[in-house]
Amino acid sequence: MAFHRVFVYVLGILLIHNTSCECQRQRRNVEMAEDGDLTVSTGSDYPRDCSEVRDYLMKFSSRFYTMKSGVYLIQPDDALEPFRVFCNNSIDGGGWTVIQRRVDGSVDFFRKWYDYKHGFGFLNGEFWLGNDKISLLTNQKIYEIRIDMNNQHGVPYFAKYDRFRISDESSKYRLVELGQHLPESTCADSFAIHRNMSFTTYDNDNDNDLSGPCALSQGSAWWYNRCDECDLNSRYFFRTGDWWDACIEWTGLPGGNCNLKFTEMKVRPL
Ligand SMILES: [Ca+2]
Ligand SMILES: [Ca+2]
Repeated sequence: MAFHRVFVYVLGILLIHNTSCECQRQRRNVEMAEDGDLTVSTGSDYPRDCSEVRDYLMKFSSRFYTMKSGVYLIQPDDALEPFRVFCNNSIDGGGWTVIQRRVDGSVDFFRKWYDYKHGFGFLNGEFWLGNDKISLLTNQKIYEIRIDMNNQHGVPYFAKYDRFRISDESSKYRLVELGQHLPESTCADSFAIHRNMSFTTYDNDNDNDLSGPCALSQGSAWWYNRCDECDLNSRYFFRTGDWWDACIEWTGLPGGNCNLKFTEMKVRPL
């Protein structure tokens, strides 16, 4: 039996809450496990996203931990309970809440609506955070999105958009806001045709392909149009001879589809 040695660092964080006529001090704790495997927060308040986690760490933590990526509890506005997220503090200023990651193909992403609604996988490995959580997260502030990708030779690319927001389940987690493709991006604007599209899984078809759910032909789930120019939830492989359109895709990257071995989607408030 394996035992994890978990070193917990408790940071007592004092927050000043302004009320209508007085300032009230409230205690907040952020506990960080050194191995990044388990992180909990206690207290009456939680950070609302990883940007707030970063801000608290920068204010109250030592320099070493200030930029540490890992798993934290957050509670967005309107979330009934706090939940765990992976915070990426190692790229582009940090403070990114990660909503999707692929690293090795160990997690099956060809799943039903229910799984995409609630999320699946492992926050330190491959996962989809869950559409309910992504919706709660992106509707509380104005968020940008950064999408990092490495090809099988380790060459990095990224795309960045200055807005990202999805609706709730009643309107099929529609991609209601996808902003400008920022010029600093190193890959094409292949997310554009998915703007305003609803989410589709193989058991819940909301796309523009009349022949069936794109999720079925793509082995995935995404904001399909008819069908895709990008799809980071598709099959994880890069064997030559596989069907070009049914594996992890970002149109325009050198080497074509099936050439990506790492993806990470993450959001941060502007
Ligand atoms: Ca369809
Ligand atoms: Ca595809």
